[in-house]
Amino acid sequence: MSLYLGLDLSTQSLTGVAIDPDRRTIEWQGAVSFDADLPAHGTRAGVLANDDPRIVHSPPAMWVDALQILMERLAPAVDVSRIRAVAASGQQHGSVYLSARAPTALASLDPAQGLRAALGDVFTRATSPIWQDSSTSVECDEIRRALGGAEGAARATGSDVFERFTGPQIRRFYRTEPAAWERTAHVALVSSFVTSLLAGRLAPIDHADGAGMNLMDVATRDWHAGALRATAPDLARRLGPLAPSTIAIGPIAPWFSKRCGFAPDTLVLAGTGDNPSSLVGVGLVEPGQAAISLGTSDTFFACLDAPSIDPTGQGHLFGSPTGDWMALLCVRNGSLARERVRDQFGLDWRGFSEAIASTPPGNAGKVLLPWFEPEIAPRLAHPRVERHGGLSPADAAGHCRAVVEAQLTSIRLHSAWIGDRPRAIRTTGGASANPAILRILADVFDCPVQRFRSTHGAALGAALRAHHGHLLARGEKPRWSEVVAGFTDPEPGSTIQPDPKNRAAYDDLADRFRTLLRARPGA
Ligand code: XUL
Repeated sequence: MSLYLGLDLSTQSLTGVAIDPDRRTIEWQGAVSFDADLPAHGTRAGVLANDDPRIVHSPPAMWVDALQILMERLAPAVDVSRIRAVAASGQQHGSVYLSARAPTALASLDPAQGLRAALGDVFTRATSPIWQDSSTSVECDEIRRALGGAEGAARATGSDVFERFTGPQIRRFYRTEPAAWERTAHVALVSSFVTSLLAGRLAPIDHADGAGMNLMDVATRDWHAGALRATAPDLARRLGPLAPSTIAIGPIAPWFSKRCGFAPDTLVLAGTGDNPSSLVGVGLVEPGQAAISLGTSDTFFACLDAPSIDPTGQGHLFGSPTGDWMALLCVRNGSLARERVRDQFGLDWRGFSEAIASTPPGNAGKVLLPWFEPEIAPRLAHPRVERHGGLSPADAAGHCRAVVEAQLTSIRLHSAWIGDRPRAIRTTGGASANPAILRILADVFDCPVQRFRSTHGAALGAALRAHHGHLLARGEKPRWSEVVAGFTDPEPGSTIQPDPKNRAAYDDLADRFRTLLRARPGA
């Protein structure tokens, strides 16, 4: 029986999921925690401390070590020789800078050595800026200006220019460390870097993750000449070609077959970003479906059959690994804000849910603006917390309902550009276990909400992509809906239907929220 392996290199850990598509089972899942398993790299929550809070980097050498440890944990647990294909996903936007030696080093990884020693020093930058970095405002302004403003940038590259996106990060490196930039022959994304290690050769950046760089032309899926020019000299050569997410890169590097027992012909597929991978991992493989992940930050995403951009410049257009498109809204004040309110009133999650249940939908007009930290969507450079409609500072229950209603109403308003209201919303992430929150979600969006049981959506999505890619490489024409079936179905009995009685209350709240957002902060 064949197995398929998916990897997800996220901010804090590297996760692996091995699936058996014949039995529709997850055969193994495991993770390497960067802080706990690799303390020598000195990260906290996967990132390096910096005096400037805007600078957030991680060491790429740590990711190499993590890959070796994950394989060492996989090998005794699973019959690795049954794995037919591997695919990786990675946190989006982060970049890895490699010297001209990298292709030879990758092609000759010595199985007698550990992976990092075998690779040798191929990094021209010891640390990689990741998606939490916000140090590139100057570079963003310059690139945005060159692309004709926020809307021009979004039309060209799928998003307004964002601090964490790869283009501004590359520009900052080129400007602040010109000598190291000169030594840089290749720039990889986190996903293409892990894939390069697996395949023992430089892997291309795929269209889905490539769309998160402010460098790819979303009309042609090729590099955008104006964006390249505005970012750094001689960049096209360093980025290499873009490729569809479904292409096979080649067989797994001998380092993995000789040391870990993979069959030498195990196929390695192109890597992709964690959000595009999650799209597959929660089963959103057809347009018209949407999902919300309620985690540290909340993301709302949908599968689109044609590119569409947010004219307000707050949402993103990424590619989908299916070859379609993906719309994404990233809300930084997600569980962060919910926990803030919960803790402020000394509640646990149960108390928080009971407090919500004791208040009416619409909260009798009480509203909270819940941005305790600067926000991505809506784009707010400074925190904005305000009480309106008679919400008193001591009203615990009113606050619990208000924070959730505000977050979900804001997502409803800021996702309007994505198209028609979704027919159903799938939920994942920690807070999706909370029925009080899901009830509000169903009513705010006036559509059914389904709970989905995935704990590792991105790694599962990668495993499903590995299966799909292997079938393609064998000349078959796999249908995505069949590949994901049985792995990504909603939990039986988990659907929450909207209550039509609450429709008017939430339409009113959306109107009030729109007005408050237009008003000056604090006015
Ligand atoms: C999306 C984003 C994050 C990262 C980290 O734009 O910045 O979701 O992909 O997971």
